[in-house]
Amino acid sequence: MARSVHVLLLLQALASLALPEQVAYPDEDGGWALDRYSPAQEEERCTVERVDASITYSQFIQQYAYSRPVILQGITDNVEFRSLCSKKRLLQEFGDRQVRLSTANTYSYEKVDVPFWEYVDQLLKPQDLNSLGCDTLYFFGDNNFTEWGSLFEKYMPPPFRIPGTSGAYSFGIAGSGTGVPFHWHGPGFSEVIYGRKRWFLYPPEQTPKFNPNGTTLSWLLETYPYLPEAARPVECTIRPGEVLYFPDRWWHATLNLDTSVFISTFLG
Ligand SMILES: O=C(O)CCC(=O)C(=O)O
Repeated sequence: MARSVHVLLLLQALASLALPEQVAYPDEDGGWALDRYSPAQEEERCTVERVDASITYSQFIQQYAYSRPVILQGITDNVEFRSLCSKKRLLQEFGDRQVRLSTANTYSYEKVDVPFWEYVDQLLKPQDLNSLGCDTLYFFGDNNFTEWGSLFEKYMPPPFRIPGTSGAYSFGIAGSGTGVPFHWHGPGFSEVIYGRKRWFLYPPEQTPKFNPNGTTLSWLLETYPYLPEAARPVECTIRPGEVLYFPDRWWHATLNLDTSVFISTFLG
């Protein structure tokens, strides 16, 4: 065989091993002014495994779906959805629509309806260190899929499902330092469109110590630093282009390190 044919075959073999290209998200804030909030930092050591888009469905099912969280990198391409989620575009399109806010605590959710522009203008702020979670209004879930349908139809969800489940979206926007304190439910995926979100997770058999009416931020500042090694959560911070998967009944709490736009796909 001619030498050039050998080279060609070698190049083809290498190309077939190459990883799928990761979607590059432009390093801009979509007008959300991703104000970093100094008391809320990234973890020193991410303890959630990160895998790239070459993961197969059967690897996902066998290695993670029923047993541990994982961060999937480059598994979705949400460049278009992201451009629709800029502050200007969302306000233009949905400014006068109502959004339903929930208090950011574990068990007793109060609900408040406000026009979306009012939420962005008046309520979308960094977490007040002195406020409780039950006094903090958080825009996440309770979405009106008819009014906001033109947006959600542009979201590309992660391609994996647990057998016997289908996906339901929850979309949100929240200020830096805000988040949801520990709770659990069925499995799901979480993706940030703008901003960074830090995740804290515990397996179902390891109930964390936390105040259900406190904020994740107060837990981070007051409880987390004193946890012995064995009581530390599994944790990591996700950024645009990454999707975190959490299995069924895993405890989790979130902390938005910046003003964040995010969407979860709950599997039920
Ligand atoms: O994204 C968040 O801040 C909340 C997500 C969450 O708690 C959930 O997906 O159950």
